[in-house]
Formats: sequence, structure tokens, C-alpha cells
Amino acid sequence: MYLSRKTLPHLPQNVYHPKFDLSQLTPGILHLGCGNFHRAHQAVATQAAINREGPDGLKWGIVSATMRRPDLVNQLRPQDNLYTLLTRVEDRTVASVIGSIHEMVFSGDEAVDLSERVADPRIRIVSLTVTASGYYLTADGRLDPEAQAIQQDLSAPHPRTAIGILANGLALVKQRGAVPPVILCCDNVSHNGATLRQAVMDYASLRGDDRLAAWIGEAVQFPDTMVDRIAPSSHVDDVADAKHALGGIVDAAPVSAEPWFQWIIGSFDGSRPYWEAHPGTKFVQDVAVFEAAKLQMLNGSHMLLAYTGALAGLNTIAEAASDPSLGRITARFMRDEQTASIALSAEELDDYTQALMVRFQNPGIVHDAERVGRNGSAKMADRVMRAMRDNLVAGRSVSGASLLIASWIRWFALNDQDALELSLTDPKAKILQRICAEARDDHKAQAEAFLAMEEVFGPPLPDHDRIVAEIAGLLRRLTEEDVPSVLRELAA
Ligand code: CS2
Repeated sequence: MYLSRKTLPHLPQNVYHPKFDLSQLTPGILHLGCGNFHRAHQAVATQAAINREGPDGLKWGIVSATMRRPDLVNQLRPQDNLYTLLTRVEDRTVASVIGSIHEMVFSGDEAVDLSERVADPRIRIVSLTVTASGYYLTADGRLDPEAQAIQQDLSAPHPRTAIGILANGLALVKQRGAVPPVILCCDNVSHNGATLRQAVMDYASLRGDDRLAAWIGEAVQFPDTMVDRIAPSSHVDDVADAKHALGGIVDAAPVSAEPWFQWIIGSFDGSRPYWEAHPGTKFVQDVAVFEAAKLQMLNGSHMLLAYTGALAGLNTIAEAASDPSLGRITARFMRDEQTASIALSAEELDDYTQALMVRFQNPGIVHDAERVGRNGSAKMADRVMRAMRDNLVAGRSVSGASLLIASWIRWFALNDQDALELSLTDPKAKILQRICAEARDDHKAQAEAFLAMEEVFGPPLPDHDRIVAEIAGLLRRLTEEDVPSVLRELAA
């Protein structure tokens, strides 16, 4: 028996589930990027809001578009888009069935015109989780006009990128003289709302429509948000765990997440779900400080754990964070380097560091280094370079950031030699591998050529030559010595 509306009444009593009539739900939100994170985050808060609001909340059903996974649509449709959230508390799992997704679509489906969906008058909010690499930004946060996907969209009738879909959809709204939806970016990108707005305006201008760009700038709200919940890729145990929790009912596409939930949203005008019904959700005037702390301290440290951890044979975030040496190096990096320019008190920063290290060590979360290590070239600027630059200007150590970058380069070098035990996904993979191949065995040349990529690292760093030498030295050690021993020394 599969999970579906029909089988909902047979769920065990202790499974939290939608309290509303699923057949009455209508679409109010369009979501682009239906991955595990969306299903463990916005969809969960939306369910809490609908539960709380009663009949008024039924207009907030989500039309969720996956940009990459038609298989997920095939799994969820027969289940009436219901799925299980497995909350992995350290020593136990709590199951909840989520029913806020009203419709699932695949963006690549010929019959699906997402720009039309953006312009559907019932859709009041368009939210996005397409990952940092899904925006095709350069290190200064502007749309990269050279990106192949953007070039393709500009000449295609039906765009495939989120940016193209939004620009075309908003053009329809403008043409029809309708009220535009609020665009809610939920990705880990610095000033995510403002950045997305600029990128969509850049796209409109590239299409030769400066009027559309100006109208988007004036008439459309793009609030900033900070989102936080660790939701790893699906794991083989998830399906069996869900079946057990649901008393034998099968869910083909459950999702796992840690208990932590945070969603800080810049206030905006217009109607919206009562998302505050979910603990951890808050509307504020200014998201910047929460966002910088999260991007640098959580996401930046995640990169160090992933890149350096995998080189030491620690293939999940929990293993890497629990390793005495790498755990220590990471906590130091997070607290001493990644807090640069974050306007929180020393005590708040200490507490946040401690809480993050505990979250990283959660043994119930199997968060693969391979996954967190993806698309580093799109993550480097916001998560690592900003703090690193501030630290260099202030004359502080950047040893953690240098280790992170050296480890990242090592991934490409190993990959080039077919010796990396995990797959390497990055929009700049080809160029970076070529650099490694051309400068084989010359660590200084590799470090220099990597840092010269301004679209990834930004303009030359203060004290550039010294940093190149520091990174090259670490790269040499990671190549020639036993990595766990190197980490033991660095942690001392
Ligand atoms: C991770 C994030 O893969 C990554 O880049 O750092 O997905 C991280 O798990 C979430 O941002 C946590 O909120």
C-alpha cells in the first residue's frame, strides 16, 4: 500500500499529517527547484500555515517544479504529492507526512510553460531553491552573460533557467497589466532577493527589453531571506525507515532532515501564508546579519569539512566534523575567520559556533562530502572570499580559508588523474581540470592559476603573493604527505 490521500486515514496516530482537506487545496505558490531542501523546508512551513489558517489557508497550495528530476514527479504523482519528512533527531526519527504540494511538474516537460505559471493570477508568491549555481552569477553577483544556459535561454521560446522563466513570466504579467507575484529567493546567495532581482533585470536587458528591466526594478518585490535546515540527498535507508514509521505504508520519495529549522524573511507587502506557524520562521526588516552569519559560518565551514574531509577519507559531514583534528580546525575557522564583519556579539558568535558544530556532528544525517562539495566555483565568493578578504585587510590569519582552497584544488588535481573517489560536479570543472593538468606537479602554478579566476575568487587578494605561496604549500603537503597526519599537525 502506497502513501496517498486514500491511505492517509490508515497512518499510525503518532504521525503528524495535514489537518486540512487536500482536495480543497488551490495553487497560490509556484516553487522553482523541488529538491529535498524545499520539501524539508518551505513545504513544511507552508503545511504548518495551512493547518493553522483553516479554510483561509487552502489557497496556498504549492505548484512545485523540479528543474532536474522528472523521476521525482513520477514518484510523487501517484502518491497525490504526499511524502514523508523524516526528522533525524540524534537517536531517533520523527515522521511527518507533508501535503502542501498541490501539483508537481518537471520544467523540461514540453507541455509545461512555467512562464505562464508565473503569470497565473492565483500565484501570489514564486519561491526558488535552484542552488547558487542555478543563477549563473559572476563573483560580483551579476548575471554572467557568457553562461551557456543563459545564452540558450535568450534564443529559445521556452526558457529553462529560473532567471529566464522569471523574466518571461514577469513580461507576461506586465503585458497583461496584472499585479506581479512576490519573488522569494530561498537560496544561499548573499542578499539573495536583491541579487536575484538584478539578475532578472540583467536578463531582461540582454533580451533588449530595458523597459521590462526598469519595471521589474520598480514594481516587483524580491525580499531577502535566510534559510537554514540541513537536508541531505536521499539515502537508501530512507524508504525503509519511512515504511516502518508509517506502519507499513510505502513512500517512494521520503526526505530526511535535521530538527533545526530557520527561515528569516524580509517583510513584504501582499498576502502570504502564515508561515510563522512553523517555529523558527520570522519576518524582519533586515535579513543581512542573519544571512552573512549563516553563509559564512555554516555554508563556508561546510565547504572546508567537505573538501578537506574527503581528502582524509572522511566522506560525510558528520564524520569530518567528529574527527578530532578536522573538527578542531573547522571550529577555529568558523569562529576566528568566518565571523569577519558579522555584527553579532562575541557571546552570540560563540554560541552559534557551538550549535553549528553539534548540528554538523549529528550522526543521523548522512550528508555526503560529494554533495556539499558540488559547485564550489559558484559558492566561493559569498561563503569564503568575503571573509578572507576582510581578514587579510585586518592582518588576521586566513589559514582555514587557505586550507579550504588548497583542498578544493586538490579535488580537481585528483579528478584529473582519475584518482578522486567521488564525482566532481562544477560548472567550471573543465577549465579547472585543465589548469591542474597544465600545471601538473607545480603547486604554485596551480594555486596561481586558480586564484587568477576572478569570476570565482574576485579581484586579486591583498597580499596576493603570500597567500598563493601559503595555498601552494598546503597543496604540496596534501599531495605528498599523509592527510590525517597533516591535519593533526595543523590542529595542534
Ligand atoms: C550546504 C547547504 O550543500 C551545501 O552547500 O552547505 O545545502 C546546507 O546544508 C544548507 O544551507 C543548510 O541550511
